[in-house]
Formats: sequence, C-alpha cells, structure tokens
Amino acid sequence: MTEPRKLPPGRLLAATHNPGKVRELTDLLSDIGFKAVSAGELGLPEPEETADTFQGNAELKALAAARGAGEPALADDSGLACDGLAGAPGIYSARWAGGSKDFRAAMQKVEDALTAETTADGEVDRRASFVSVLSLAWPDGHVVSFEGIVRGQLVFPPRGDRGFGYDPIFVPEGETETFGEMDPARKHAMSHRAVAFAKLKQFLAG
Ligand code: ITT
Repeated sequence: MTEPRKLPPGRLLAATHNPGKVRELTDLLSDIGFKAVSAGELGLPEPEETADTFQGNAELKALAAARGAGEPALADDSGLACDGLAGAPGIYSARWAGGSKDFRAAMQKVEDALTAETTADGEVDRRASFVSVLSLAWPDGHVVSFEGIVRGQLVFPPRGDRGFGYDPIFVPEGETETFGEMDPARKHAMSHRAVAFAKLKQFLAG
C-alpha cells in the first residue's frame, strides 16, 4: 500500500444493494460523521460477484461503484461460514437464498445440511462465524480492505425478526439472544461488520 489516503467526512457511497446492509452501514458511518448514500439511490448496477474470496468480491464491488460514480465507495462482502459444513455457505450466503432472496429457505437449507452431517453419536456441529470484509475504493483503482469475524452458535428454529439474512439463527459467543432478537445497537457493538468497521475507522483516523 502507498500513503494512506484521507477521506474528508461528508457523503460516502455505500456500494451495496442489500437494504439490511444499507441500514447498518448508514448507522455505522453516521457515528463517524459520514452520510451514506446507497448504490441503488445513485442507480448504479449490481456487479457480478466473480471472485472466490470475501475480499475479492468486496474489492470488486467497491471498485465498480467508485469508478461508476466517480467518487470513493465502500463495499461489504460477507456471509455465514459453518464449521460443520466446511465453511459453507460462505461467499455463497446470498446465493443460498435464491433469486427471490428467501432467507427462511436459506436458513432451512443450512439446518438440513447440518442435519445431514450428524455424527454416529448424534452430534451436530453448530459452531459458525459471520465474516465481513469492508473495502474502500477510489475511482483511480486504489483500494483498502478490512476483515471482521464474529464466532457463535447456530440455533433452530430461527428466532427474532430484527436484522436481516441469517441473523435469526446466529447467537454470538457469550450471548443468549440471536442477532435477530438483539437490539440493533447491540449487534453494531459486536458484529463481524462492526469489527471490520472499527479497523476502517482507525484507518480513516490515521
Ligand atoms: P451486496 O452484494 O449488494 O452488498 P448481497 O446481499 O449480495 O448484497 P453479499 O454478496 O455480501 O451481499 O452476501 C452476503 C449475505 O450474507 C447477505 O445476503 C446476508 O444474507 C448474509 N449476511 C451478511 N451479513 C449478515 C448479517 O450481518 N446478518 C445476517 N446475514 C448476513
């Protein structure tokens, strides 16, 4: 990396078409003096996620938006990685919900896949991580990335209607509520996205 770049507080393009992420990034950014504007609001297209890592996809999304809009853009690539499924659905977390983005079905798919891996002793490995990589890109192709991970346990059936995606089946380590039951401010204090965001914040302050 060359010299860290400064980003003056003000508007920042949140390069995501996921309304749950727009909400969370808007909250996180407003805490540090930025006003998020989403890729959807600017009419930017949704790039195809062709990379095979979270970072690769986050960078691809951030760069496409920064170049398309002619201003710095922040993207998030994230997902649920289950220990018992060798890290699946991982970078395919959104794709497990299908074209209709049906996360009830995606959560059921996770439960079914884990059940199919039940050991002879009747054990199911419910450990999982949520992973987020945040990438900040500039129109000239410069990009920086920050990763956050939170460990937890999966619970079935899903609980809570807050948050988005797989939140209703994920209980972070040391907690009893799922991310779907928890107050959003609490999720923001400990989530994978919050951990990645803290690193971004440090970079911006540096
Ligand atoms: P963008 O690419 O436009 O940002 P997307 O939904 O396609 O939107 P991803 O490719 O990063 O985003 O997919 C990640 C999926 O993982 C996302 O759709 C959620 O279902 C899930 N996910 C990520 N972070 C999550 C969180 O904090 N809580 C619950 N589910 C989450």
